Amino acid sequence: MSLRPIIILPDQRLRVVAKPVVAVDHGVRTLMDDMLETMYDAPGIGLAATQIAVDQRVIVLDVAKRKDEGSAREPMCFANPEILWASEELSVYEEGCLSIPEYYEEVERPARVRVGYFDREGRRCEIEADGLLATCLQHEIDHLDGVLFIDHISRLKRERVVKKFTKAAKLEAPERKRAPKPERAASAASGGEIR
Ligand code: K1U
Ligand code: ZN
Repeated sequence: MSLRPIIILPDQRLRVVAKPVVAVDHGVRTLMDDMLETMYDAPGIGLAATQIAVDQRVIVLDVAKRKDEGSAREPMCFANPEILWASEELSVYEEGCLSIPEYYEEVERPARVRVGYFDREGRRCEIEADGLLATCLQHEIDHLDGVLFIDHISRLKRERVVKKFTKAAKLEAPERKRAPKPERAASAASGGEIR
């Protein structure tokens, strides 16, 4: 298993609509295992493949309450999850996102959902969820459609957070944005190798 880097707003790969999994094979199971390790390490209670820049409809969750690190984990893996039914009743949760670190906001969503999916063994399953599990499932399925929880809040708040993260990204990676140094440009123009 290995940790995968989580991409951060405003990375445009967060806006990609992920492709369906064709078969839950060894590669997909390895992806699920890597995603669980990455989620626990973050730490978080959910992760979508989109957040590690993998274009596959896969999500993982663990919303089990843990009093301490010794308590049992309850990992859940979903391939091609889809919302089959959503309640008219709504509920509000304060959501966070590993791709928008340290930003939390209340979001209103259906209180209960029924989700169809394929499990780690490739079996077709259905789950009915409420509470945090329902919220988390909707948040992660949104990721697979290129939707972020900030798309469910006011435009003013969304623009403010996007601006903040865009500024931070520019400050963090000024090197990549700068024009190439003259000697490198000259070397490249003459067909020279760039190291
Ligand atoms: O998809 C993600 O970015 C993960 C996200 C899931 C989520 C959280 C809250 C509501 C809906 C969906 C997170 O896990 S954010 C981190 C978080 O909530 C958390 C972290 C450590 C312990 C408990 C919660
Ligand atoms: Zn998220």
